[in-house]
Amino acid sequence: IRFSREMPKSLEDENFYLLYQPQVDLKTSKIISVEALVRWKHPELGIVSPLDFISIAEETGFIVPLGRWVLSTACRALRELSDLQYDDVRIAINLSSRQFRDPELLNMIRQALHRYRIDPARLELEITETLLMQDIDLAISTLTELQQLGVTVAIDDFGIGYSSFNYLKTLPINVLKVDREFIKDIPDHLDDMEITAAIISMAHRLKMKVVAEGIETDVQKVFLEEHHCDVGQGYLFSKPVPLDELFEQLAQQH
Ligand code: G
Ligand code: G
Ligand code: MN
Ligand code: NA
Repeated sequence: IRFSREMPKSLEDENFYLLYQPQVDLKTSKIISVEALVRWKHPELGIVSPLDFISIAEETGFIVPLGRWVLSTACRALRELSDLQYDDVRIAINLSSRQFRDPELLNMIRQALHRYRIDPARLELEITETLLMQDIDLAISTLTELQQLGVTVAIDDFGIGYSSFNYLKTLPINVLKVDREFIKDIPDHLDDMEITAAIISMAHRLKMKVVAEGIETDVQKVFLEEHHCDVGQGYLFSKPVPLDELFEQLAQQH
């Protein structure tokens, strides 16, 4: 209740900011994209995690203006990356259920891309499978329009929600993000390794790229490389960082 009153004011006061977590091409070890993750600098409580405010923002509808701000901030960052000649780096943003159902979503994305002169393919939208399953017909029509617009669509937290293999053949999806749940116990849990290897192979057969989330150790990275996972994300490579720190990381790899 407190947060629901405070959040709109905080957006005006510019107390929300984005961190960017690098996603690394496992073949070249280069950063090819980043996931934008929102943070709230609360005037009294300090940094608040999205885990503690996204669901409230969903309920109150504040997620819509917040999501618009995330989108436009990410597109501005894409423009800055282009101006620094990092034209091949993409940004992924997370979409929640209410944003996905917002009839203005497509227009909002179109406008942000146009305003900052961004190649649509450089914007990736992360959507959870649970969200897709809520209304499969809406998912089909929205994802089809997004694909026509040229943006990239990723399924976030793949493997832990209520999902169905059926949607994978029906929906235009470009990327599967294997949930950290399957990665964190590699190499101790053989079942997780089998499932991860199977997800990667299935995704490739369906012409999708695979991102593994939450990679923390070299052993996990090597396992994923050996199973031809395309992209890695996790503390082994980098925690989520501010934009200027991302620029430093990019400068160092050239
Ligand atoms: O940043 P962190 O790893 O703490 O993120 C926690 C959760 O918050 C993740 O599930 C992530 O998807 C979600 N999240 C982070 N930023 C955003 C955002 O801008 N919009 C939405 N809808 N969810 C976000
Ligand atoms: O749910 P989603 O995948 O959008 O959110 C990513 C979350 O995972 C963020 O809260 C981010 O800070 C966190 N995260 C990213 N890399 C790692 C990691 O290597 N280990 C752990 N424990 N969490 C991570
Ligand atoms: Mn995500
Ligand atoms: Na995830």
